[in-house]
This record gives sequence, structure tokens and C-alpha cells, in this order.
Amino acid sequence: MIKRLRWIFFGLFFHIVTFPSVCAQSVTVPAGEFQMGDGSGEQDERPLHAVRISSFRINKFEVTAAQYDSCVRAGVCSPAHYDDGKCLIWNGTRFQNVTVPQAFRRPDYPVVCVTWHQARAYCRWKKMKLPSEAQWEYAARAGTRNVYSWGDSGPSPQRCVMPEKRCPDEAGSHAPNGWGLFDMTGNVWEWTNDYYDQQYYSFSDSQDPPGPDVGLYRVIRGGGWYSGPAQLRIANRHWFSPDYAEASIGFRCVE
Ligand SMILES: [Ca+2]
Ligand SMILES: [Ca+2]
Repeated sequence: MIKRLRWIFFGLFFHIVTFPSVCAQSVTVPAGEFQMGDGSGEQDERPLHAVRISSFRINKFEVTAAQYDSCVRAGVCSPAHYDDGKCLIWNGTRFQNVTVPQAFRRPDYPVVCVTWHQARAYCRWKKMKLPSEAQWEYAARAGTRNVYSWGDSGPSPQRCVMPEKRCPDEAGSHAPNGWGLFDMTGNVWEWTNDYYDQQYYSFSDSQDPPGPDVGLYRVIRGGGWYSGPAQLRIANRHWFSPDYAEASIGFRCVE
């Protein structure tokens, strides 16, 4: 009996260690104030400004292909654009519309080739939302002023995915930041809820800024597997149409 229990405990421990997805999926981020942006960064990252954020919960990992697929099978989400020629892939020189290789679709890899609308639909299905830009940046910084979620030193294959690999890594394969969040910098870019406005930081609310009221594009953050050091910076902002799909853009959800 004791021997059997021991094996059950060992099996459970092994399962938890081997499959972090069975552990808590989200962490609670404490309320606080931080300096958002980069005073010496690109024009849309200025001015550096103080922002207060209420406590919220955020996914530890980028949403995986398996998680997204469960939403598709539930009849709520539409399939990721792996096969319909809509998804763009960086081939090292330029973006191409091709059928997405199987290497991008493995169950524990971040789902990619999803539009902003698809990302939002998934989060809603989980009774969650996409993070605001401010929530995303606050969570990525984890109380620091670091350039990247791991510190100030430049990217390396151990810290994030480098372009030579030509595809993402399994979600959560690099060290987490100080708040236990994986792959905030790199692996795949992450859709945020906010419309993009280059000037937003000069007039945004100082408490839980929700993003501009209107816009044509939605913001992505964090850089992806093909990104260079400048793109990977926490303060970096980039944007696409909410109907755009790319093999290096995924997302995570907050509540
Ligand atoms: Ca990421
Ligand atoms: Ca930028």
C-alpha cells in the first residue's frame, strides 16, 4: 500500500515537473506604480511616464497550440491560419505566405498565425482578456528597469529564441522573469488589447491606462523568434491590423 502511494506521489511529482501546464496557469501581479516607456527610446516610447496599475492575473506562458485547439474543438475559436495561406513567415530574408511547417504547430509551442480577433476570442472563452499595453509592460518589467525581461544583457539562444532557429521554442523553455512569467521577451510577439497611437504616452491616463478609444491597428509587444536586440526591448511597441496573422505572433491572457 505504502509502496503504491509512493509511486502515485512520484508519478504526480514527475507529471508536475514535466508538464508545467498542469500547474497554475496564471500568476497574480501586485498593484503598483512603474515608469512606462523609454525616455531615450523610439519616438512612440516617449515620454517616460508614471503609471499606476491595479493587481491582476496574467498567464505564465504564451497560450499554446494545444490550448488554442481546445477552443477550436469547443466550436468557439476559428482555426489558426496555418494552412490557408494567410499567415506570413519570416524566412530570414523576407516574409512569405506559405503553409506553416509542422515545427510551428507542436502542442506545447505557442499558438501563432492567429489574428488579434482570434486571440481576443480565446481569452473571452477563458473569461479573460488580452492585456493592456500598460499591464503587459508592467508584468514584463516585474519591478525592474531592465531592457529585457531577463536583464540588460543582449539576447542569446539560452534567453530567447534567436533568428537562426527559424521557429519558436516550446512555451516556457527559457528562464522566467522576477514575477514567474515566461517568454515575455521573445519566443513569440504578443497581441495586446490596445489600439496603437504613436502619441498615446503624452496624454494617457496615469491609472490603468486602457489604450486609445479608436485606431486602425493593435499593439504587439515583446519581440519574437526572428527579432533583433532593438525589437526585443520591453519598451518597444509595434503594431498590425487586427486581421493580420504571422508565424511569430501569439498572445497570453489576463483577468
Ligand atoms: Ca513572448
Ligand atoms: Ca517600435
